Amino acid sequence: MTAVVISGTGLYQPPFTITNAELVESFNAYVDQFNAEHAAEIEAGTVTALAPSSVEFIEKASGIKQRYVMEKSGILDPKRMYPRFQERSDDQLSMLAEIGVEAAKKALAAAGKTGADVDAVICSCSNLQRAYPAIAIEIQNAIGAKGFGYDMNVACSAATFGLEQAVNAIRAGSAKCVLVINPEITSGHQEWKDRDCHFIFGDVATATVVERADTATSAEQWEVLGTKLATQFSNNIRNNFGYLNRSEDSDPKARDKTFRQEGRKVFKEVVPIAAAHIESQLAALGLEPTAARRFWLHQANLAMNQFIVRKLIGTDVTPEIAPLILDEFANTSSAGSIIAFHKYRADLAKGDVGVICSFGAGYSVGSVVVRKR
Ligand code: CO8
Repeated sequence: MTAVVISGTGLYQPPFTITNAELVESFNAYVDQFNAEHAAEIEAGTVTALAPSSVEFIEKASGIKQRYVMEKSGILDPKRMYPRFQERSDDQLSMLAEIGVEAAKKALAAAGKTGADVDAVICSCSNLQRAYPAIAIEIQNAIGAKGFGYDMNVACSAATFGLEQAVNAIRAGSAKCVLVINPEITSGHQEWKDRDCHFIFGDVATATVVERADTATSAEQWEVLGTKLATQFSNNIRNNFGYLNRSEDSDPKARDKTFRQEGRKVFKEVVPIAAAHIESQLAALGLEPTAARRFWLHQANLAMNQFIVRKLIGTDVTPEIAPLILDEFANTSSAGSIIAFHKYRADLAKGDVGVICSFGAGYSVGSVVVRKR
């Protein structure tokens, strides 16, 4: 079987930061304003008063301390509470492609490649900016890549699912060098007015170069030992925004047209699914969970990752075993496990094994076992 390696990763970090304190201040101003405007209905019992958010709750419940965003003023404006983006002409690079290209350039530089070396681009993320042409083809054009490109979406698991498609394409001989890109402008479909989830997400883009081992020249390479994907239908994380909304005459700004979830249920149901998934994949490769030096896990919730690692190896999680980037980046959907892999792998030695694993909406779980060459 053709040996396949990850030969470079890249990270694009948006220009603006929102701390929990800033977020809570604007959210609570929105709550005060809403409650004042609806005082009579609240008094009459026809409208429920909104409750304020708190920095303490956010940090304790999630581990998130701040997030990066593409635009800040619209999100923090209590009269608006979503980002303010400028529509671009068809001749301009789309926002999603732009941040994807930035991450791609860094990944290509790390892998010692140029766009011309790439013969497939997979843009894999939670929400795509438009229906067509594919963002991947726009990126393919922008970086001067050959071959083919396509978009795919498996929510938080989009990166690991994309990595498996890249590995398979290389093993099948349909590509030699694949760029997997995860641009996540989550701020556009996050519900900033809902205190249950207003703190969860952040914007970012990651890119990964996957290629045949015999063409790889970068100083640091990770052989892909195996990939494993699974899905199981659940409505506990859902967003009904879509192209049929117009024909349904439904309100494009209705609550169900942005991210919503039953966070507690997700937590309880996904922890065992993810732990069993990783354990069975490692077993199929003849490895005990304790043989893995590092778990680069999806970054949705600190306690969730602690539970998963404890189930796997029976000890408390340390940053050496499962690094955390959630505190700085928040949940960046598909990009989270790749950011962890990007930032926390240099210290591992030749022969060390690690697991990149994501989990989320669908439900979906994807894992990629890698070994440093
Ligand atoms: N401030 C203060 N109090 C609050 C707040 C707040 N902001 N929010 C809720 N509370 C209150 C609640 O009302 C509740 O009060 P009470 O006990 O009186 O009813 C109490 O705090 C506890 O609330 P919860 O039970 O909801 O709190 P949890 O401890 O469960 O924490 C979390 C909530 C952090 C959401 C947690 O459940 C969690 O992280 N769950 C896992 C979620 C997860 O992994 N989801 C994956 C989603 S990502 C994904 O799949 C990608 C989707 C596509 C991307 C979309 C981009 C926009």
